[in-house]
Amino acid sequence: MTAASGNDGISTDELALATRNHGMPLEFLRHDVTPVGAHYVLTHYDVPAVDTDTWRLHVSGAVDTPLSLSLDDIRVRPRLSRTVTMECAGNGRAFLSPRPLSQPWLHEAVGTARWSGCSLADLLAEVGVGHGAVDVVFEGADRGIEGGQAQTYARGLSLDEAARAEVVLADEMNGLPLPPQHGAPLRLVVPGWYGMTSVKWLRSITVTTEPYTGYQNTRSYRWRTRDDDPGTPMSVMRPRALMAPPGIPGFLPRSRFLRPGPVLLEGRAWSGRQSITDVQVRTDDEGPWRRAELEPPDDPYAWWRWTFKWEATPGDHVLSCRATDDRGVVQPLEPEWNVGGYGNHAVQRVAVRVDGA
Ligand SMILES: Nc1nc2c(c(=O)[nH]1)N[C@H]1C(S)=C(S)[C@@H](COP(=O)(O)O)O[C@H]1N2
Ligand SMILES: [Mo]
Repeated sequence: MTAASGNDGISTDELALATRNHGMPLEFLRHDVTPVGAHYVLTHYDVPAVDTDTWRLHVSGAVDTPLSLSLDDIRVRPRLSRTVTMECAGNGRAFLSPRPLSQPWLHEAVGTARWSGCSLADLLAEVGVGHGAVDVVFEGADRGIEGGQAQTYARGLSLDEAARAEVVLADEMNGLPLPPQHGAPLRLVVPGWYGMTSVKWLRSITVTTEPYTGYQNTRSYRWRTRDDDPGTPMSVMRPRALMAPPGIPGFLPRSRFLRPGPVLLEGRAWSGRQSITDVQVRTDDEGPWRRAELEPPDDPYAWWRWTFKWEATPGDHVLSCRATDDRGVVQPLEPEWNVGGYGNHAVQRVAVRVDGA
């Protein structure tokens, strides 16, 4: 038996979320594009039953020509494909103390997929956005109760953000029809933003002339230091680098073992809409930070690959990596606590034992 540490007291309710909403095992950081089944999944309520044959997308509100579209209507439009790294705003939550009660992510709530469909900007141009429009509201088909409120999952996005050229209404993921858990038959993908913005099981798009005040915008996904603080909205992803843990793991605990000698450490780094300018690696907590090699992605919204040659010496080490973006924003060493447990991009630490494994 091993003693529990760090995250003692994970409740059955948190475990019920954690078993439904899986992360991407970190060895998949070796792939440019995450295989569909290994991409993380986060669903607040249940995956809804949607009949693709009768499904329609309703586009209405402050528009000149409201539309009701079938999936075939979406598919005949000019295609748009983007390779996008998406991360849940709650990634890293389980490292916070006290731990906010929600999906207890460690580092794995991330993935990179090739999303294909049609352009939201083109669709908005086609329906003709009316004078005084401010927000675009995206509603899914899934319902649940959250914060004491029965609701349909929905998010509002400013018109400026929604009309950006890279925003996809996606009916395909990695060249395959969108699977149910990722939002079939159609989802929104907003590159650069944390995942909550990319509404799955899309049913309606409504242009509004007043700022949207739904639960997921005004209560959830806000950076708040106290419960009664209105807070500020979470938006684009903060810079983060992650490492594919080297060597072999224990089954339990998950600490790592490897042999002495040359090891290629590798991983990925990303930051909202920014470029990554630097990834640094440290192989001991007291050691120096040293620069990794960086490879830019083909799509500016996908993660950057990094590699670092390490000469592993016998003993115990803690490996860390940290990213800096082109605004000079760097990952902190310690998390910053907040009520919802969002945006924890503190540097990853990977404990390894180098011996004859
Ligand atoms: N309709 C709907 N859309 C949703 C959600 C949801 O629960 N319902 N979860 C959001 C959150 S919090 C995230 S992080 C992403 C996850 O997308 P994925 O499951 O395809 O990885 O979907 C977003 N879109
Ligand atoms: Mo999320």
